[in-house]
Amino acid sequence: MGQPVERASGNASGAVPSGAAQPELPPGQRPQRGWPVTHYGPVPKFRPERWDFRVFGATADGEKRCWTHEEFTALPYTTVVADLHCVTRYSMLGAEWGGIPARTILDLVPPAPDVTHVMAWAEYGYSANLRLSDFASEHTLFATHKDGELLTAEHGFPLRLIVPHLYGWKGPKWVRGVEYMTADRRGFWEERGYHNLGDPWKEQRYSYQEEPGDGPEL
Ligand SMILES: Nc1nc2c(c(=O)[nH]1)N[C@H]1C(S)=C(S)[C@@H](COP(=O)(O)O)O[C@H]1N2
Ligand SMILES: [Mo]
Repeated sequence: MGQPVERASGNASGAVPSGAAQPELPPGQRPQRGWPVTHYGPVPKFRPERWDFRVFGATADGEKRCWTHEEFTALPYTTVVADLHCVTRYSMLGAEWGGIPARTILDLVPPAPDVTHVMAWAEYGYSANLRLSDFASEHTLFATHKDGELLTAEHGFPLRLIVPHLYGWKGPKWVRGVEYMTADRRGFWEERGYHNLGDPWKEQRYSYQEEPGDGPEL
């Protein structure tokens, strides 16, 4: 098997007509009409009886925490309006995401004092590493809904992470848990050529752009 590539399907070519009021975009991004589906690999089938959400790794009390789907989706719901910037250069603008703030998870399962990073884990072993500060942002959300509707399977149902201030790959669809880490470690795309930090406003697209201290040795 060769190098994985991000695949967009659906209306990925439909640009927003010029003349429309265009909000400010990160450098090198173009606005996208509609909502393309972009991921590597197959769409997992949701089996509620087998689904759980886990927090593990360096928790403050050393214990893991696990929720059923029913328990997790009963946590307090909030909304965040945020764009989704794909590193392949389209941005899906103005979505209203609904779900459970990452901060709620940090409150319910405090990390050990020496935790600096987290790994968000999804079905089939997809992962994305985040600085604890990025995860703890008030806008970081475990989303169940977009624009008031449940996510569809291809967009991450039943749960996906949204980290509005980072590129889209930092938000795993079909997310199943979070690992608290006392050192940084690269996730799926960060091991495969994408920037360890992934800030679209700094155009941190590729690992060759990394500066000393941006990430673990490749
Ligand atoms: N599990 C998983 N989540 C993923 C991906 C993936 O390949 N697998 N791709 C990411 C990328 S690169 C982007 S841009 C967004 C796209 O989300 P969308 O398909 O809902 O637009 O999902 C992210 N989440
Ligand atoms: Mo992406």
